[in-house]
Amino acid sequence: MANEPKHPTDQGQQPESVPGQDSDILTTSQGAPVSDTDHSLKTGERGPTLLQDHHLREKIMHFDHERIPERVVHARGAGAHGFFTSYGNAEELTRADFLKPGRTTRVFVRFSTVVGSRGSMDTARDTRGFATKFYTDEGIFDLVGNNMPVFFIQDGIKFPDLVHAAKPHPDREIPQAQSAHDTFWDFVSLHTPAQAHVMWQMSDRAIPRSYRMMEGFGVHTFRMVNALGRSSLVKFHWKPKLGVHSLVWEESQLAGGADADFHRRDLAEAIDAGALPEWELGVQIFEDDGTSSFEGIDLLDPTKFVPEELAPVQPLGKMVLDRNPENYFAQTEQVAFHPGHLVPGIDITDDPLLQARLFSYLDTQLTRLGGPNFAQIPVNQPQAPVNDMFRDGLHQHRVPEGIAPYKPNSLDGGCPYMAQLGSGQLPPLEFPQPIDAGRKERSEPASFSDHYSQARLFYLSLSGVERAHVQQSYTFELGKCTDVQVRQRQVDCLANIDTGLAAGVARALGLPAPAAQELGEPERSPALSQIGKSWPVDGRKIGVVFDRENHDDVLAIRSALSERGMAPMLVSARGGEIAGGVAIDRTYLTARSIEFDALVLVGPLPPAPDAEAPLDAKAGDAASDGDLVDPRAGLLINEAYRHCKAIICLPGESSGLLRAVGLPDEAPGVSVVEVSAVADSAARLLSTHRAWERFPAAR
Ligand code: HDD
Repeated sequence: MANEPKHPTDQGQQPESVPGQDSDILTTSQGAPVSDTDHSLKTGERGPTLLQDHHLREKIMHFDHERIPERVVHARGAGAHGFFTSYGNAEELTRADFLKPGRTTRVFVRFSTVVGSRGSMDTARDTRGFATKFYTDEGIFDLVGNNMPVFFIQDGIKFPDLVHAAKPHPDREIPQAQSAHDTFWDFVSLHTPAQAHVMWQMSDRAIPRSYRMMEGFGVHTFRMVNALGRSSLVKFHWKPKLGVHSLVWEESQLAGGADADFHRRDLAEAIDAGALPEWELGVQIFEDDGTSSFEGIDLLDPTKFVPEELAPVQPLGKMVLDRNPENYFAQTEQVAFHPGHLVPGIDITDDPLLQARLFSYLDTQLTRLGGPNFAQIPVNQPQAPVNDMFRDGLHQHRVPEGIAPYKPNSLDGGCPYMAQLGSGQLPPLEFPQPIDAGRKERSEPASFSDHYSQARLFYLSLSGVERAHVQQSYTFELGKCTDVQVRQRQVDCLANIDTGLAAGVARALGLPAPAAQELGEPERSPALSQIGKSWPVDGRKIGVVFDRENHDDVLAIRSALSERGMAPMLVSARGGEIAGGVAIDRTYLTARSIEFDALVLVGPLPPAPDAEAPLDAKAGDAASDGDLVDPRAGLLINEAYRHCKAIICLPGESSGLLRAVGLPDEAPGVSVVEVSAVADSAARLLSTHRAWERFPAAR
């Protein structure tokens, strides 16, 4: 069965791939037919197994070697295929072909958490990786970024120290996928360049609602070179169409247990449902005047970002993810990114973190993917023709022709020839940048010594609710440190960022407040706050909670929500179908509030099951006066309320439900509307993500 192109951008452009599983009958890996894979070959029914059973030995041998080493960081991830369409407005900036007018380029994206191992939970408080592989006509371009624009360290030589501190403690391997432990805080409170990134990590950005609702950043300053050879410095940004939204901390913890696959499920389901995730790629542009500095910000310091108010993001094109991976291992696990996979027109700078990355990503694939030929794995294959003159090695799939893989040669007619580049055109990584020929030294520029002002800028740019979340995160994380000196040292660091924040965290931890420091004038970048804007609601999940009697209303609400691009899920006491063969998606047993962005209550709901009876024994009977609502439905509604989610009730019995579960029926984000107005109300309330006015800090 040949691999059919599945997307318009694949037409004739699918990279050469090894065949899939292409026989209709089961075979050995040598292609011989297998007629029984359930019984090993034995001497008689009960006899010993025969060594000659090749199928048994081959099957077990292959199984024994199915696992490969997980990534040392970013081990847990989820991927998707898609395409990037250029707006064609970057010609002054870069000669990169895929950014020319009318170009559409296939992409593969992998999102990840950093610290947890491959089986950890999606919703851990952590930085998220956002790595994009562009299969351009000029070779692979990998944009290997994160969902935060700054990094922990300024020099790649510190990366092993950082990762050793962030990973679980080496003695007991606890805790998994978390920064709330002594070694992490020990390191970041001593190595204070990390403080700016840690501030982002303690903010809502570290617990995204969805991969679809994250920004992405190239972090480093890159270089773009146009057809005339003119260089500009740029910082890459991905802007999600749905806006930037986060979970609240309790949701993130609940999801860790109730649905460890929360983000990968959300991504896959949205693509399946046609709510295709979309981002705009843009760049902040800086003149390459030789200083690598902009408005006093050192552009080579990866712990610094440039506020958008100072350098607006110029859009370059749009990325849409439209296809889930066909196979997790073959694609999401084996994809190999590298910040040095660049195309002509995009180049690097001297950022010392980026320079070390250029070594690390090639090197790690040798261990992870088992040899130097990983570029031949289908998901890694460039779409551009390849002739690298590399030969042999483990897992070699190419069958190169010719006898002279060396240069110069005459026996292969001098092939391959060197690329003939026009004037000003250079291969990536070869921009003739003037180098300041200093002397060899291990040192850093004075401009790298400011470790706090941008943490302060970020913190002060957040709304009151977001700042309260930051304070709670520091308190939670440091509360999990057993070493009091580590806690105190980190609180002392906070005093260099904001006096109130330091005092609040110290008070909550029962530590002395650090002495107030002289802090600079407050600066703000309003673009950094997630709150106060409104966004499209495509693919947002709405739990429609109902008793089995109200089918007409439920069906009308369900189709109105779907028509508006939201994803309704029916939740009732028992599973099965309602009128028209529509399936109930969740029961009170399988539903948890974290799955829904909003609830629609179509009351009345069943009463509490009899304490003596099995949980759902009476669940089909509608609640009457004096009965309590089933506690599982009560929990669902209470959690949604506590997490500031929209709750929509129909007039009459359903609005009485809120009182029945101990909640007010008049509050921000709670609306009581007729069936015909439910979808409008949901879209309006959800466009701001949550009713933040209900959050305690906002009251
Ligand atoms: Fe890294 C993986 C992003 C600094 C060494 N990194 C990795 C991935 C992302 C990033 C998104 C996962 C790629 C995938 O999905 O396969 N890394 C970053 C960013 C950094 C950064 C945005 C700073 C701006 N990384 C960094 C440094 C080093 C590494 C300084 C080492 C000197 N990173 C690696 C690695 C990984 C990796 C060990 C693990 C698996 C892999 O590369 O393929 O080589």
